Amino acid sequence: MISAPLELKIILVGNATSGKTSLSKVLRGEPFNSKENSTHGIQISEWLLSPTELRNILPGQADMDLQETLRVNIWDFGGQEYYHGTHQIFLDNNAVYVLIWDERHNQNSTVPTELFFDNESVVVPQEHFHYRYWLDSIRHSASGQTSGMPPPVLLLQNKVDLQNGQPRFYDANLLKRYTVDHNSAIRLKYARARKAPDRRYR
Ligand SMILES: Nc1nc2c(ncn2[C@@H]2O[C@H](COP(=O)(O)OP(=O)(O)O)[C@@H](O)[C@H]2O)c(=O)[nH]1
Ligand SMILES: [Mg+2]
Repeated sequence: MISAPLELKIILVGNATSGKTSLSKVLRGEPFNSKENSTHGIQISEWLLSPTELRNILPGQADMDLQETLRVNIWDFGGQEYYHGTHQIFLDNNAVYVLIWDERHNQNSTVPTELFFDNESVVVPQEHFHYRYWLDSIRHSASGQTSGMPPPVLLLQNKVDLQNGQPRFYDANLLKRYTVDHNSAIRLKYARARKAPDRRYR
């Protein structure tokens, strides 16, 4: 009998420069780049987790009967996709969504924004949205109407190091309305120090 491989699709969603590519890299053990190049198109990266690694990052699951490697496909969209709406066709029900936002650009506005191309800084007008827009967009494209269950969404506040390390917490009703599972904050200093994953993300 051939058993299906353990596989999971993570879709990173959020404003340009919110930190999607940085998160994808840090999860996969790649170093943080303070001049991360702006993403073109869609980048799909493979994050392989051995049974031991899985046990380590799933608190309280140490005795889980895990024997297979988990293949996580991380879908990371470049900024242009949002304007043209092309990402919509890739948003499906069979995925875990991670919505990344940062305080500075958490509003519907077009503002000069620093991007990096080949490590060169370029400031260009960039359209940003409040995280409510992204929640609507996810729930519109992946409502769970066909599968019966809306896909999980994790709401992750990034760049808290620029807010004196203070994450902001949310309106519980809003989270309930959009069936958001967790609120989290990435702490860059942990990512930089490459501490254990459960300390890096909370
Ligand atoms: N200070 C700070 N900068 C960050 C953090 N995460 C990402 N960055 C930087 O913000 C810029 C945009 O990040 P990037 O991952 O390319 O965002 P993306 O457009 O959503 O993929 C890059 O220069 C990153 O180095 C963070 O937590 N803190
Ligand atoms: Mg990117």
